[in-house]
Amino acid sequence: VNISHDNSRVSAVLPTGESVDVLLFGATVISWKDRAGNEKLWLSDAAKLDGSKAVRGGIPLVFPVFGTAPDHAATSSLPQHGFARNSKWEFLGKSSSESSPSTSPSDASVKLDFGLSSATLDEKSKSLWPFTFSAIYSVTLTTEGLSTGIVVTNDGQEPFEFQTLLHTYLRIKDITKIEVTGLEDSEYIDKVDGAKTKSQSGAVTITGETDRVYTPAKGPSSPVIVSEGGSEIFSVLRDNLKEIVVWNPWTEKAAGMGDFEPKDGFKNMICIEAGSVRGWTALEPGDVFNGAQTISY
Ligand code: TA6
Repeated sequence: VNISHDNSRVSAVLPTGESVDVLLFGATVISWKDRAGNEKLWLSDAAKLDGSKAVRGGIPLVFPVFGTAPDHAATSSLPQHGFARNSKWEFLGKSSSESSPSTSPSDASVKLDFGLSSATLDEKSKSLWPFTFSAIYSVTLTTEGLSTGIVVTNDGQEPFEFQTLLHTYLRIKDITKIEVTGLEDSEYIDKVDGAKTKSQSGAVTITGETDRVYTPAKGPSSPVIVSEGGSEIFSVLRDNLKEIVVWNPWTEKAAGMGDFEPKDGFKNMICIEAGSVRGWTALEPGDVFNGAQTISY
């Protein structure tokens, strides 16, 4: 496993060729390629990678609030989706499996760990959310796929509550040929229709702006499958993340985002976002939360 890192990003390549690139800014995965070099994530051509704003694409990390929560005093003054995706994370190191003699190259994997805590958080964010916490975000690349997960610890004397979500932009060829399955009969909040609560019947298809928070009816360990033209291209498994958000901005919202390029790029992406975003996860002093996703292809 080849690891390289400068002060802005960490890259890893497996012996079989798969690769991942992670910006220290936001601990944002900005590239994930299969062994043939096919990019699996969508990244806007106008995405800011200089830390001036959250990355438009890849896997932005949402914490400690999803969206904005005007009626939640502790997080109501935070920016949309919280501070994690706008913060400088530290590279804590890597561990790779190929070091053990028993693994063949096709079993290689590498785990990259990133850290953010109240000790490293910028003063402004700390003033807006004054809790003592530490977070470790792990990105694990294998020959089968990519896992990303966050461990949050309450290091303080006060309980706090949070939301977290992995805002994954999956790269696809044609949004009109996409079907998302595994969400059948699930309740969802439709954010493009007055946040009404609805129930999903059949596969999810995308025919316009789509912004839905699903609570999968099949339970927490059921995969969400993205198929294109009838064949499966991604499977998303959750670990301790209760919801799945399905988002596509479509024409108008894409036009309205200055960092969304090309403007018809919405045809080549679908956000399948594993998170715990309905209600709040409470951490008592000393408590630890662990939530993760595994995307395979
Ligand atoms: O995940 C869906 C969503 O909450 C949408 O409502 C939209 O706001 C999207 O996130 C992107 O948010 P951003 O702050 O990255 O522009």
